[in-house]
Amino acid sequence: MDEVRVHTYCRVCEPSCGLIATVEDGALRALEPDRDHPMSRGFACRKGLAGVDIHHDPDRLDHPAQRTGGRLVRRTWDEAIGAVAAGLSEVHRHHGPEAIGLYLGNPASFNSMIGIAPPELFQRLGVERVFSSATQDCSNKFAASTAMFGTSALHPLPDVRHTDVLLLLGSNWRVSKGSFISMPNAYRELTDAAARGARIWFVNPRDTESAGRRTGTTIPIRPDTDVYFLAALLCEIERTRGFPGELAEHGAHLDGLRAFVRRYPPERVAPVCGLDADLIARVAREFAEAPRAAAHMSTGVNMGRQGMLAYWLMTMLVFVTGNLDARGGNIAGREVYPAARKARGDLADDIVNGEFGTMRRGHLPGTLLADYVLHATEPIRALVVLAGNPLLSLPGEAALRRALSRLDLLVSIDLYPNATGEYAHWLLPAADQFEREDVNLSTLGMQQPGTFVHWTPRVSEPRFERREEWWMFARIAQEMGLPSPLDAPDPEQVRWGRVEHMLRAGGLTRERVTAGPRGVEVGPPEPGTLFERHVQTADGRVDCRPPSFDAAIDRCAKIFDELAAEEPATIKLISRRDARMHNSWYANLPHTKRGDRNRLAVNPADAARHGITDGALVEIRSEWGHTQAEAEIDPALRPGVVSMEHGWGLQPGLRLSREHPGVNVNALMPHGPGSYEPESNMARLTGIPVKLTVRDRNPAS
Ligand SMILES: Nc1nc2c(c(=O)[nH]1)N[C@H]1C(S)=C(S)[C@@H](COP(=O)(O)OP(=O)(O)OC[C@H]3O[C@@H](n4cnc5c(=O)[nH]c(N)nc54)[C@H](O)[C@@H]3O)O[C@H]1N2
Ligand SMILES: Nc1nc2c(c(=O)[nH]1)N[C@H]1C(S)=C(S)[C@@H](COP(=O)(O)OP(=O)(O)OC[C@H]3O[C@@H](n4cnc5c(=O)[nH]c(N)nc54)[C@H](O)[C@@H]3O)O[C@H]1N2
Ligand code: SF4
Ligand SMILES: [Mo]
Repeated sequence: MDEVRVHTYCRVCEPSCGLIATVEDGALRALEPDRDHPMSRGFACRKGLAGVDIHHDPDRLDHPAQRTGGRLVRRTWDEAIGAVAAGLSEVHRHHGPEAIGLYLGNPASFNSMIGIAPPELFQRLGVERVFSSATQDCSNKFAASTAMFGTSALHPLPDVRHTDVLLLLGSNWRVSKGSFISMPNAYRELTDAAARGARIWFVNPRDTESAGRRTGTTIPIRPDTDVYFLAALLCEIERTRGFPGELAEHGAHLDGLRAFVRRYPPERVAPVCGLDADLIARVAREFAEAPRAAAHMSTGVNMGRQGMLAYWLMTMLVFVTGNLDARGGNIAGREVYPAARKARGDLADDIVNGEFGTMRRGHLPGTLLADYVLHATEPIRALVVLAGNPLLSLPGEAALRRALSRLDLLVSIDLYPNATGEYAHWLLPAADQFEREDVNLSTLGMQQPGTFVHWTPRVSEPRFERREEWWMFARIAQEMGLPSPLDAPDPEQVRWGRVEHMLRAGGLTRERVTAGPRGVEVGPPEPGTLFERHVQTADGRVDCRPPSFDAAIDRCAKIFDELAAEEPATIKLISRRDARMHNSWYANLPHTKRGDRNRLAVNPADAARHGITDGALVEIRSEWGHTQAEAEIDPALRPGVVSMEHGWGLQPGLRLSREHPGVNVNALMPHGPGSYEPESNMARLTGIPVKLTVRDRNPAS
């Protein structure tokens, strides 16, 4: 028996942990954490290690298939590519590029070739209706950075290793492992920071697994009010210490920022945030007085109604306290290629009037996908879904079902016949991460403790007829009579040329990166480079009160009044992640899936008030939909807040999902016109008002 050990890295989420794969006679057998990896140093989570089970899952999509008469029929690659190309050509010929849409799911970000090949084909066809998971995740950050820094690609990292105070809003690192920061074993970084005396505050309606004696304290904020909390911190700092005059060297429109934050003093926002004004003032003082302080926010704040403004204010908090670009504060990640320069832009130029309302140019709001199919003057008729499961991950399940069944052509390119694939005419089996060569392009510049380029070989040949997406798109282009890298004398050279070009900008070559088993270290983030090298605004300064925020700032005042007038007993539904799931695509792994259903977590006081007992079946109603789930009593939640995970819901092609589908929380989420932040297209997926009614106190009996 021939056994080899291959060094690779995990492409499930941001940290990109080093893994060692054991390969027997060409087949992947086992994965273990790579103890000698310079960044992850032996850390890998159970999701990453379960990659081997996904590789061998008998329910994987292993052959191209066509859905006819409700059945999946196996086809050859030539038949599948030919039919998809013909379908796209026909829609394009009769209805133009508007009739074609593309949806890019989250795993596309961790697959260097997806970022290059499909967009190229769609650009050639003139397709602009591109949707992605970003508008359900983080697009508020792209909009805010464009307005503040003149580039969507600058997101200063919290320097966790050197900070004295860390403010973490809406993120549960112990479970999620972090987002917009690529830092293996983030929880360990928190315990280490606390052990050397750093003070950590978690701003979160739930006292999460990340908080506690070994790390820090939770500030139990009311959902969807972080923007006012942050404004109040700035207001308190401004009125007690002022913003130092020398900030003007690097910051424009500071007066505008002052004027804005003065409207939200701690005593005014305290009741809306559900916090004591004294606590807010104390956090402001600690942050401002600390020698070094850093902040980071993630999906819990992104998914509120004002994620763009919240990210702006969080950045301003760091800036006005002298912590932007300073060791122990928030610093620019070490770049390999000049990403910030390449992503230069001006938010004011991006705001357009679409058929369904104001929006930002770029990836369309995911919450409008169904509308573009069902109600647009020029509807989408053909949709390609690439590494995504929009039926479960997007708000509005019922409308999405109608939309997906209306399409003339739906193509799903995936590891699994997932829930979205139930509506697909064609399902194309993708190679998984171990079946493809790859480079960690998307996390470069977001890494802590340092930037590391890992170029992994393919660990094993693709099983069955699984193929890489790159090849599929190159073949589709050929069949459509378009230029294709497969027609070049050396397709591999064309394929990796762009990546090599990016690396060369950082003085690296493919030879150098692939010389050793584990890639190359580029270096730690560098304090003192942000203003000089990364900021892209016309005058080189950070815009502290961008004019493109005018409308958002008006909305901010209106939403404040609305929240202040809200019935105190209103229950708000928030997001939650579990360590064993990963969005919707770990739904078929018995030992990773948590329990057998998606529960509604309820605080004990709310449970008592509504007569909800542990395990009771509860109907949950929002303005946008309703569903039923079993209750679970969770004292970690602040009163007035319930939570549910996303990613559950029936996936008939997956055995375990058939047995234990769980309910799709997105049946309750806002969708359609008005459902997203107009400057960023970001969806609203947390802080949703809901009504609870007990349906059955003891459903098991
Ligand atoms: N209510 C609510 N909704 C949410 C969220 C929330 O917190 N609450 N979170 C949002 C967030 S942050 C995100 S990122 C989105 C995720 O939204 P999506 O990306 O649409 O959904 P996933 O469940 O991640 O589905 C990814 C699909 O890609 C497939 N896949 C995995 N690897 C590969 C690969 O290498 N190639 C191909 N072709 N396919 C692959 C998987 O099998 C799976 O079917 O969901 C969003 N939706
Ligand atoms: N195990 C696991 N890991 C994952 C994923 C997964 O599904 N499972 N998904 C991956 C993906 S795609 C992403 S984008 C990242 C996301 O990574 P994170 O952003 O860290 O995601 P969560 O762990 O859901 O943490 C969000 C936190 O926000 C809190 N929250 C909810 N509403 C509010 C609010 O209004 N205000 C504040 N301040 N907090 C709020 C919730 O209680 C929760 O603790 O995780 C990635 N890693
Ligand atoms: S933390 Fe993310 S990258 Fe690291 S092993 Fe887990 S899933 Fe993979
Ligand atoms: Mo995400």
